[in-house]
Amino acid sequence: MPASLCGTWDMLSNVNFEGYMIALGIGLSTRKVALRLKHRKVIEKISEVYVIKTLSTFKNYALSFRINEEFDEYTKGLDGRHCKSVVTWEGNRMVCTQKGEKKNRGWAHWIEDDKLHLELYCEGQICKQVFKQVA
Ligand code: ECB
Repeated sequence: MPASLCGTWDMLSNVNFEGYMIALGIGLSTRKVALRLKHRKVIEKISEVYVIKTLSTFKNYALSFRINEEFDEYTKGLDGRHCKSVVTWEGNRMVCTQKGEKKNRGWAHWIEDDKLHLELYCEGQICKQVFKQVA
């Protein structure tokens, strides 16, 4: 049984977010603002549906999905692309593949030392984020 990712988590570190945003084609002025943000993750599981909210003072993004069921993802307010996404468990890692225009795109969440870890990847760039639990 994977460790629960559910809860409210605040960003502690954000390595190579710049490289990830460049890979997604985000322009310089948006990147400058986005780089300064501290993200908050709110992860809930309601029956069989996971909801992951990424909150910041600049933009918010919400995703809901069922494990192992492909869905249409529209990265509204982010890079604004459409993906065929699917989230699976690989051991204790929650892994999402985002099939679309960008190659090798996806993310993985896991818990390590009571912290929530996230890797965001796109076309060879890897952004590594760590969050601490707040609630
Ligand atoms: C929503 C807070 C970040 C806002 C950044 C604003 C502009 C940058 C535009 C595009 C950058 C691409 C992605 C933003 C990075 C994080 C937001 C959500 C990343 C994500 O896919 O999280 C997953 C895993 O937790 C759930 O959607």
